[in-house]
Amino acid sequence: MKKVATIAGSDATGGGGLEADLKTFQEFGTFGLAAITSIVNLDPNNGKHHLRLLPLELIREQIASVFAGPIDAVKTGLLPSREIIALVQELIPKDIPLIVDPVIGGKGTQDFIKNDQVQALREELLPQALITTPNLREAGILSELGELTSEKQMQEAAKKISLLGVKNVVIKGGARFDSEQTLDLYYDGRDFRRYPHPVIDTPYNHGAGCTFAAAITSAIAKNYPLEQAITLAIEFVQSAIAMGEKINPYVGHVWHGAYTHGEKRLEYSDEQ
Ligand code: PXL
Repeated sequence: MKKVATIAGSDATGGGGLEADLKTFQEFGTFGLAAITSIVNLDPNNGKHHLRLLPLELIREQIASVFAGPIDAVKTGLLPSREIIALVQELIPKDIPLIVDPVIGGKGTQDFIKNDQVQALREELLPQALITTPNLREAGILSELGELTSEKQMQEAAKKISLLGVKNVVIKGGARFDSEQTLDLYYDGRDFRRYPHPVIDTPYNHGAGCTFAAAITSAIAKNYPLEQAITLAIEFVQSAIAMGEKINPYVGHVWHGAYTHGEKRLEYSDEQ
């Protein structure tokens, strides 16, 4: 069985972060391992998110545990300090595929990471990555082009991010330009490939970004060609969004089990 690791923050509410990663790895029939960098909690009184960092030594020990045996692909998520980014850069093996999901901020939250941490991501981690999966906003920040409002600007951003040294860039378009159609754009350093798909109209999509990158990570571990890994990840996330659930008064999450268990949904229902 392929072994897939995540180095990420914990989303205590279970939609995004390493919870999304591990659930997704499992659905792909891969074995998931995890090192936690930080924990994002939700205050039940007001829905605000709070970020707490773990001590560097504890992160170091977890990463060492993860790589005590062979790993087929590794994904990074929330890395909320320069020191954590440097540590991850130092400790991950250089001969396995690295998927960097450049988590800068979540919906309805302030940014988890600040400007100098973005620079560390650009300068230290992205040059080592096989693929990075920014959303539209993250792509604007990483490329230093600011707000991206057209496909042409997405292309420019992908090129600028690629110049940082990362071999492949997938910009997740979200539903920003058009309410019915969304575009994910893949750039391999030479050519663009477009992945248009319909927008699923639901507010319950927390965790979609992490799930997308985790799906790509598992597919890469299983030796899917990248173009096919992206298609599969889009289909996986589309199913997860379509079966999203409201989890608390403030947020609804994608359901990571939808793609493989969706047709048997009744078994998972609380009702007879
Ligand atoms: O979806 C971005 C994200 C990544 N990582 C953690 C999160 C979130 C969003 O809330 O909590 C830990």
